Amino acid sequence: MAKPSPSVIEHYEALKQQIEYHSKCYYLENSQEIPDAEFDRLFADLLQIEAQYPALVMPDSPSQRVGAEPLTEFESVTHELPMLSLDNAFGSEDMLAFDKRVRDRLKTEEAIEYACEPKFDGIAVSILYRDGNLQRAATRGDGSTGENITQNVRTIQSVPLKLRGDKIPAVLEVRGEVYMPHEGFAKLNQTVASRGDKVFVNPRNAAAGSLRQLDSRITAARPLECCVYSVGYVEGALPDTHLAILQVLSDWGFLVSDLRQSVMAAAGCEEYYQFLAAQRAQLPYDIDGIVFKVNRIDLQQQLGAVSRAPRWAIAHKFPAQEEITQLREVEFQVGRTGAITPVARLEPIFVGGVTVSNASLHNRDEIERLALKVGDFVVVRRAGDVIPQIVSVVHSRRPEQVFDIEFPSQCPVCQSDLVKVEGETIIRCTGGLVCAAQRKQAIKHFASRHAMDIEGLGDKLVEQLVDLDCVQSPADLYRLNAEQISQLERMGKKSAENLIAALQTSCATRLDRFLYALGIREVGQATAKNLASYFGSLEALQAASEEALQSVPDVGPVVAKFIAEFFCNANNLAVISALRENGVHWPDVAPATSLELPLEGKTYVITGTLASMDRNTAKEQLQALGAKVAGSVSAKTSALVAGANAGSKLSKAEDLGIDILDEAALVNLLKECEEAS
Ligand code: 5U1
Repeated sequence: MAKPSPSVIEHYEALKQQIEYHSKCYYLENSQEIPDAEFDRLFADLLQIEAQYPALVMPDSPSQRVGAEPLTEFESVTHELPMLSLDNAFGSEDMLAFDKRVRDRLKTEEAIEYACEPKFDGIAVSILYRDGNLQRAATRGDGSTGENITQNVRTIQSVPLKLRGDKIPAVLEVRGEVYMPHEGFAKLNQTVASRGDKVFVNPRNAAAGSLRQLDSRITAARPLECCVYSVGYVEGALPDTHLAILQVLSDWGFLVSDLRQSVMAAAGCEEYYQFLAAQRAQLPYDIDGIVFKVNRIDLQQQLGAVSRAPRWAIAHKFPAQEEITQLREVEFQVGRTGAITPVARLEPIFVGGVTVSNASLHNRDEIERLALKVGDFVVVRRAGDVIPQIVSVVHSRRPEQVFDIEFPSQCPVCQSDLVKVEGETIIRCTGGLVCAAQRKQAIKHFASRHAMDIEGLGDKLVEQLVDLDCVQSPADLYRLNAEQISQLERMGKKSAENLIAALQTSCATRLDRFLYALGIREVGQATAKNLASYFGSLEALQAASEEALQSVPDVGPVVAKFIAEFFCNANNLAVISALRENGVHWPDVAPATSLELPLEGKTYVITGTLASMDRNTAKEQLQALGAKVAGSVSAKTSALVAGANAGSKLSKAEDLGIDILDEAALVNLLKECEEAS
């Protein structure tokens, strides 16, 4: 066996130290500094060196011990059976190798049946029941010893305090994951931010922080869930497959994943992986992979475990949604309404399946919250199709030379003054259409499909028209001629003529489209429609007081103020006049004296995964039609919208005899209401 060189030993010792440090942060201090993917890489490097030089492995290696020692605030609990962790697979090849290892050890050529479940991104817990009564709950800690968090776990609604049903073992220790669903996480962060406190970086941190409260009344107010996935110590009989065990756990009152499934062989695992990977972004909670377990318990026992993890299970991790990269510089962009947004320019990094080189920093408060400096190493997160975010700074990696981020005092595009409106976090440019950046965005919005729908007027063309000073406001679009347009890049005579024709066509519009096209703050399509129906004409709308505006469904004091301010601005009035002079017109309609929205008085609850839209879009569309959208099912619920894999809300709605709409029925309802209004 080769002897490790001094440089290998040095690298190995450094890896050990880093892993120790980050395990302590993760398991004991709930202050994860690096993404899981980075930690997994460090661990994989360590295992690789140990495989090559077994003589290096000492009892203090992180591979011989999982996690770190418990803190002292909570009482220590020794687990009756160690809480193992899972080996990771990072691709189909690793999965094929796992399946082969399983069959080789079992000396069989036959296809193995695997149980598959999502791997929740939360905090592992052990919960002990005696004679069906919850007796003790503990964190995983280092796998052998955890912390007693019984009072906190008792506050989680999905953890039964008493088990119900048949054949409950005299002693039963279940294991599962405590996590915070997205909806609850967003609400919690809103509350925390409104108190001026530091928001939680992600749902996992929020769950960890909530579980580790010494005052369980705080935990009780946190939206935690607990999904169980296995049994530890047991005195009594259990079924002989993993999935049958999960079924009895469900029967006894535990929350178990309704995405669990049986598959055959590595091919079945791959299919399930693809199925869940496609749903991941729409799930109402974070998962970071899939756990595959040999389903038969007798085979699990034959396979046994190595020091750290069982041989009968593996976690196939999803591509990392978080990675580390360096912040090169910060630029300031100006939006349609003048909002100044700092944008991070990053060293390109592959994360969440794409290469990311920019991330929004939102506003000055966000930069302060992150304590970010140019040159810092940062954790970048890209989940689903969500815009990449900087989650945190890796302070332990801060280079010697970093630079403060200077927020501009003047608009970086037009040099107009910037203002911060009281009560808002956003800083705005006061330039309006004088600012080329705002002009570009305003014209793009004006021309867009749901606004004036000017075919052929794409973003690149708008940018050229503004940069060459051909248009000062949307009204100037209607003064363009074919010759001017044909001079622009990638525009021939024919396409110029087509654009002129499209501009002509767009002149005949509807009042609601015109209102939406004006880009009044907070006036989206639905509000524009309601304003147009209520007032019937632009003149009536312009003459309306803030109070009168609030008679329109969907318009509260804030939106009413934005509308009134818009029509008080002389520049805006001049643009409207110029548009009308240049031929933009619409038919006035009879004003609706009272505007009853089709779903007024109805309350909907949305659950499960929708394929044609995300849940937020469904919520907004229902709300625009006058409905309320609630978070939980009650006797007051008019109907439950149930997408794929709907869980407990569906059962509750069925129990209460509440109408259930599947996705097709929802789409139909939205269409019918749209046509009727
Ligand atoms: N779904 C699931 N997550 N998870 C995590 N199953 C599962 N099993 C685990 C862990 C640590 O460990 C088994 C060895 C019981």
